Amino acid sequence: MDLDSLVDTPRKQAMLGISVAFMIIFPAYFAVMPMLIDDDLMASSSGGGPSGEWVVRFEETSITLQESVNLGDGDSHDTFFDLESDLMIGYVQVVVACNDNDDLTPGFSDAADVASDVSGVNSGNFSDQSDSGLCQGDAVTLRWDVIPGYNGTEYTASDMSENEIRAQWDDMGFARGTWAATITADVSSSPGIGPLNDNDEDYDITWTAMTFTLSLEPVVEL
Ligand SMILES: [Ca+2]
Ligand SMILES: [Ca+2]
Repeated sequence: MDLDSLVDTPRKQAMLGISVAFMIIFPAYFAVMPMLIDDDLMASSSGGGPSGEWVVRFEETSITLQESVNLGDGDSHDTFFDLESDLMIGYVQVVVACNDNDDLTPGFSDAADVASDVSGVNSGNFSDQSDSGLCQGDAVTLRWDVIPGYNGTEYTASDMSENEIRAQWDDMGFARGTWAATITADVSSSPGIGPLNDNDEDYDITWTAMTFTLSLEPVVEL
């Protein structure tokens, strides 16, 4: 193909002219463009210093362990939750649920006493918790925030850099190790009914560690 065949019609001449124009215009466009973009936006998109707004989202994945146990009055059960994750961990919780429905007469609801043991958690400074509750659904919930204020709700951050936001939602590698709790049954039965009376309770134990990856999207004002 020679030059003559490229420009042997008015249409081809016009196309060639447009092509040459773009070859000149595009480099000029990209040379000038950064100067037209707001300085703050450039700083934030590079992960650096002060910046504008970000939509912050938490893409959550829960790690759970469930077990059920039947206990008589005063019996105890130890439950263990071995936790490892490469993702950030927002919180760890254990829920003990029970539903006392085997009383012959109403008014004698069983209960759960739950006490944690965080001595097997290798990292972070967590305190033990304990609580009691009646067997009418979720009797006891013990929860530890690994990252203070974590709730997984999307929000818009203002005047923060990407690095600052990521630092805010960094779990520091905490909460790995073995979480444990002891469930003690408090079975209550109406007096004087005999051997058919309520003498046990089923307890459902659910451990949850909420892990997440952070999604940051700059808010670009057009
Ligand atoms: Ca009962
Ligand atoms: Ca019962």
